[in-house]
Amino acid sequence: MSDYINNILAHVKAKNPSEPEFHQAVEEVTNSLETVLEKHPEYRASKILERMVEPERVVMFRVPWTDDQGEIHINRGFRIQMNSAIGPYKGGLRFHPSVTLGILKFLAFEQVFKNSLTSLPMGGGKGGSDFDPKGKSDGEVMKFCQSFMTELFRHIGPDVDVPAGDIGVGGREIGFLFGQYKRLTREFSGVLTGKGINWGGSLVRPEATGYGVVYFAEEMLRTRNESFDGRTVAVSGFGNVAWGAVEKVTQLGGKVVTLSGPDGFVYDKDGIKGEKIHFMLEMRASARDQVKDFADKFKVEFHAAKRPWGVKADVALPCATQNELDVEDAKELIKNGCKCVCEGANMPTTLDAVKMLQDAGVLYSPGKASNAGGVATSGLEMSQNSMRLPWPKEEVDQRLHQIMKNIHRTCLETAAKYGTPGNYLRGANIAGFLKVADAMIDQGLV
Ligand code: NDP
Ligand code: 2IT
Repeated sequence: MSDYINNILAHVKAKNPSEPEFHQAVEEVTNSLETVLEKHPEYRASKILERMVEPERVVMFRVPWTDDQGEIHINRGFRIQMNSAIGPYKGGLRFHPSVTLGILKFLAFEQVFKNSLTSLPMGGGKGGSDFDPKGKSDGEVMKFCQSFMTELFRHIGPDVDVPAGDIGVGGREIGFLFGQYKRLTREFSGVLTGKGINWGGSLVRPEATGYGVVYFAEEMLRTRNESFDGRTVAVSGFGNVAWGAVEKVTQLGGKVVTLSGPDGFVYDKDGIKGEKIHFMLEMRASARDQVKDFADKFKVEFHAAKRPWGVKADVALPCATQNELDVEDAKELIKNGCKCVCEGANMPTTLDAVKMLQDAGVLYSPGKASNAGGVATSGLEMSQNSMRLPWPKEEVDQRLHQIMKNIHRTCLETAAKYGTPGNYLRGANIAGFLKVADAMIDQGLV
């Protein structure tokens, strides 16, 4: 069987050269599936895995726009429609200079399993552009978003493909994108999620990913009779996910002592709370893209060009980006007695580091399980849009909380059923896979 899996991986690498993140995501999932494929020969006979690693469709397009000085720029836009077996394609848009086809394929692949775990009817997709929002004016961002949507609109729709935010795409960008979609189609619909609250958005969507991460981590800690109360927490990133996570940890009595950015990390021994949490939003909106601003404002330590994982913390929540926690970082965390690493970002921990954490008995959860609260709440936004009826905050938050508890339970039950109790990664991959695989079989050769 491992020959079969190795062959698939070799094939993916040969067919998709220079897409290392996509290879990594496929390797991580396929490594979990050996027992399932042995127990269920029908998946192999139907070539389910071979189909899953090939996107149903990839759209790649030119995005021309002019800056405030009138100079013309050309960026590249993408939408990966990975798998629609259990619902319309669903997943975020990322605007960051590091965006490539391979990065978006890794994210779209992860999204398929994540969306399956939410228990809501959503397929997997991802898109974005190599556009760099750093230092751009509102007007420039608007012109870029309008040009991006002028091509994307023909490939999406409320029952076809529903994009949302990711790195570099927040409420402002979703607004510009939605406005242009509406103009082009003359349709006011739930084609995007993360919308403003006055025009079809859902309460709690901005906080949902970070809240969900912390709800999930709370369940993990509970398995060891622990909680956030009085615990020290290291967070990376300072964007949307980090913000929601810091707020929820603080509400639960934990103390967040770090944030990070591309320039380094800040260490705040008193804990990030109150006004400091609000300042995270200002930092993000400033388009300066540096966390040093936080250290300057609140007179706390700033460590240039370093990651926060050397700090003593009971819980680590990586919330910035892929591959931001490697073996050296894992060693530091273990040495300092970290009990739980719960991923907010997508694939922030390298494969070797995951193994090291698991071997050391650290509770570890992959992003596709623990950060699923964002897309789950996007799913709740879609439900509200379909009903044309907004839910109160408490209702959305309660549903989000319940979904995160259910995903946690599903991961543990599935891991135990397939012989690796306590292994959240295995549990998430297997449970996410089974639902999509069965739907693909039901729908014939598609
Ligand atoms: P934001 O744009 O709000 O924040 C992203 C943060 O990560 C910023 O601090 C950013 O700084 C940093 N970052 C991004 N790329 C890099 C890089 N290459 N090197 C160092 N730092 C980097 O994005 P989100 O908070 O929305 O997303 C954070 C993570 O969470 C991503 O992995 C995303 O895929 C994931 N996620 C997001 C969800 C959502 O609903 N928004 C849902 C589930 C997962 P900078 O931009 O300057 O590099
Ligand atoms: O990675 C993710 O799950 C997201 N960026 C959120 C996707 C969504 O459709 O809400």
